[in-house]
Amino acid sequence: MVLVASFVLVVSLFGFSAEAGQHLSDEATAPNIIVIMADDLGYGDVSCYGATEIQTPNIDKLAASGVRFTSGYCSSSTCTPTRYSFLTGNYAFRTPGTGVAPPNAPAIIQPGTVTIASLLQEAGYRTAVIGKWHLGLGEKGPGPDWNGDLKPGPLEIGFHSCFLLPTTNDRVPQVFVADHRVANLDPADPLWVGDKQPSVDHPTGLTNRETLKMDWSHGHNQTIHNGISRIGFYTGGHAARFRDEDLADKWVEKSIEFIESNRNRPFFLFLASHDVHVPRIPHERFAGNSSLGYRGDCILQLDWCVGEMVAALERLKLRENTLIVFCSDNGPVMDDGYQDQALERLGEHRAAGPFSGGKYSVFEGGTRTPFISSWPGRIEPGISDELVSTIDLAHSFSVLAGRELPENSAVDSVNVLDALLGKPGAKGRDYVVQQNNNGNQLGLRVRENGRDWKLIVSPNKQAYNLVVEETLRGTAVPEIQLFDLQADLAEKQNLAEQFPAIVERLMEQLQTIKTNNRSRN
Ligand code: NG6
Ligand code: CA
Repeated sequence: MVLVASFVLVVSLFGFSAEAGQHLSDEATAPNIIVIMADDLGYGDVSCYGATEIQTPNIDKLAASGVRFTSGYCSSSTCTPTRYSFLTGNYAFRTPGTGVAPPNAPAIIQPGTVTIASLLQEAGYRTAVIGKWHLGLGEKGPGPDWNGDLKPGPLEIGFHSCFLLPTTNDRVPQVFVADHRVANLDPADPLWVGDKQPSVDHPTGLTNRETLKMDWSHGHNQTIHNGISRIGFYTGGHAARFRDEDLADKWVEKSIEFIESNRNRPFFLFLASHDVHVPRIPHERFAGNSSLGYRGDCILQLDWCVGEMVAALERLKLRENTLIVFCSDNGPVMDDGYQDQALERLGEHRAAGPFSGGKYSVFEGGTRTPFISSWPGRIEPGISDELVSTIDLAHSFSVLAGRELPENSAVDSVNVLDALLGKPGAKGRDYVVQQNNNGNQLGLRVRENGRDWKLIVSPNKQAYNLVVEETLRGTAVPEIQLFDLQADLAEKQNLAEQFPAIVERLMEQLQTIKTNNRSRN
């Protein structure tokens, strides 16, 4: 009896490694995986990463239960390319058309592409994406068929189910997509989405500005829904439209539903929060609760979501069998198009922590973000300065599920599983590549012989959102910059002229990564 019990224990502790390279045969040993990806959340936005003006007890608790990475990255400083790379394991700069997607964008990731979801699906997981998609839906050419089948989409690249905001909530339309259909769509009131004003009397943020409950500051002055004007135009689909205030609640509800219905088999959930992207409209129960205005209130809402997910896992007795990774899709921004007082209410808060740059930037603040992995009983709690990136999760989870990556897929995804699991002495990456929205600006952070060099190549000699605490604007920068990150975390002192040989070597390394069309072994 004792022998049997200890055998079971050994199998359940080491089951996944013993099965490396094969299909998971004993599903009981496969951990569930949840990735909670925040939106526009900066390194300094949560209290476990140093925020003092706001408290995030649930995210802090998650960090205290696992590994809190101080060099955790997303691969791009905007949403669409980070999500593209997270799912495919390929750098977005290799594929044109992976920048921020407009309202009517067709599917960016083609059916048949190997993704983190398809890898886990093949390994026996039930897979779902719930939340912000922003990777396009529908065929190239016609684009999304809002009143018909919205495919291809997540279900064609490895997800069993989805419950989505199609783009991002400052873009139309404000409807949920459940699997292939707009949820609650009344066929008698078809949904039309376009980039031209449908009629002269169609209310917009320009024509009916006085009716807005949150005014715009730049762009975002087209169709009005829920008192907020957006990017793009739409009509119809009224029964399907949601209130901004209810997004977070809905996704928590749907996530818990998914977990409950898959409690007896391994599942992978990509929970893509909209917090703290604009328009920042928290539920009424969070409004006014922070000293930082709407942006801070949305951070509290995000923290609540994390707490709800953990509580649901605990209630279902799944917490010890679930790996949670918490991350962000890009760094912070203050005024991203709405007058929500993010700047005015900032006080001492430093959303990018000690770093320069934020969203849109390849300075550290654009991509170095909160990054936490937690799996109670399996991950020894601690803090790690190993380099890990959202692009690595495809490879790492694949190994965790006992699958080898097909040779020509996830070509930039490095296996950092041991670092994610906080194993003593485990190494992360040797370097990270950081890109801006369309990849015409690149950063390369290289860790070697105890040094941390950072190269930035900006062919257009412009950096955006360099100082997050100011109005979003372009700043002139030299084409080539080199920083010593250990001495100069804020990337203030350009050493390119002082160390030409290092610049040359890092330029070559970057060039090789580009021309080889792959960067992993
Ligand atoms: C920009 C939008 C910004 C935001 C961003 C995408 C304007 C003026 N700015 O073009 O508000 O929507 O795209 O953000 O329209 S992301 O986090 O989804 O990448
Ligand atoms: Ca984002």
